Amino acid sequence: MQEFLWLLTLSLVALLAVIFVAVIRQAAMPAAAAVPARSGRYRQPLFWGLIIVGVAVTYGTLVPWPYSPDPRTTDTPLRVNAISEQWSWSVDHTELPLNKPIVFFVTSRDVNHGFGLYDSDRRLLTQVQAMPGYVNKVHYTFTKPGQYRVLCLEYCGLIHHDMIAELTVKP
Ligand SMILES: [Cu+2]
Repeated sequence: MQEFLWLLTLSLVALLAVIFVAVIRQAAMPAAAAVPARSGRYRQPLFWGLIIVGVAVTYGTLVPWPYSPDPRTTDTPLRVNAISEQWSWSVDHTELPLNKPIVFFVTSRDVNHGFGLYDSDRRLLTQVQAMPGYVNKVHYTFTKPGQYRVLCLEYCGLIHHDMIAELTVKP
């Protein structure tokens, strides 16, 4: 899926580059030649069409929102505290239940870190910033048993790469 999205992103960036080059070339022409009268009438429907598609895509890809409870569940989430410091995580529950909503309360004792939750295939599942003086929450429900890892997603110094917490999800 991530490879497909990467190729899709590359294709869309290439398409945007082609459009930019076309616009730059048109900018060099006299105004009357650059915008034929017949294409002017598509402008407004195209503009509103893109707005509608943009809102729909944004809504479809951001819901459920990981920073508030999943509206599809009424289950009380399990609270897990994750505290970061240079260069380790302390997580108060490292054995986590399957199919139960979990809310990670994430903070930092020193500098900014990034709480990144990864599965055993090193796929990023969810993430939130770990900041001193703030507690940020991120909601997640594990649907597969196995080993998971919390890695730091914000470069925080010399041993940043070693900030790893192991989590186990049991059926
Ligand atoms: Cu770090």
